[in-house]
Amino acid sequence: IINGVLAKNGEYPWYSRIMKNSGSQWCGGSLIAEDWVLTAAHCFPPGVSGLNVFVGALCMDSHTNCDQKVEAFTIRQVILHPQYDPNGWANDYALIRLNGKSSIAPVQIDNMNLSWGFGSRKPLRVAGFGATTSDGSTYPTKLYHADLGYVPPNECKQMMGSNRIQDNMLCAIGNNQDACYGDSGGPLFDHQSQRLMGLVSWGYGCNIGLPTVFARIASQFDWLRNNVCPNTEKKP
Ligand code: 4AZ
Repeated sequence: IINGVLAKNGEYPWYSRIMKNSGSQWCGGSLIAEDWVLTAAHCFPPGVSGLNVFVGALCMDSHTNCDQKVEAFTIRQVILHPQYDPNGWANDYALIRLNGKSSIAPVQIDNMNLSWGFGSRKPLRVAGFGATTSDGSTYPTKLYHADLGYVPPNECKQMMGSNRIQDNMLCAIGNNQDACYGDSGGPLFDHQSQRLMGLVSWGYGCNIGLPTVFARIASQFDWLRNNVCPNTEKKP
């Protein structure tokens, strides 16, 4: 996160940090059920291994005045969205099944596009442990967030290229704040509705006056439900 603000205790209790065994930052994610974390599909290129998930990540080092619970998990299973396109990054969604159940309350997901009408500049927040400098040379030890404004699809197509912006993408831009390398998969959160709206997906560099593109959550409610709730799904 570039030019962000430190996240506070309890603000993102479900924020899930995905790290390499080596201790380096890999991606972000969000706990959406007791053993499921939602993240970006491009966080799982072929052959990747040695990843661990820290649900509730906030106080990862000598963080003062920090008492948020963190739970560490290995990965039991990864489900990539069946329409994920590893070239253009359409449908950049992945579900991680944790090797165990979290006791932390999951985030609620946006299931109706209710909070971001066309033309709105609704404030949205992106959180992560990604790079704090646009050259990607510096990584934080604490969770940061940035305030972004929603950019309608037509405007985003003009800025990013009409062939790159697909239906299941959502764009947001900051005023000198942005998501950056390592924030991928992390949450775009609407503090007003307290719902998860998007997953950090891609952009051209960081903080250069162009939007960050997110995988839009609302359109995937059925896919999420069908994979996360196979038992409830049997009921009418
Ligand atoms: C990344 O690699 C990444 N500012 C996230 C967002 C942007 C660029 C890269 C766009 O996680």
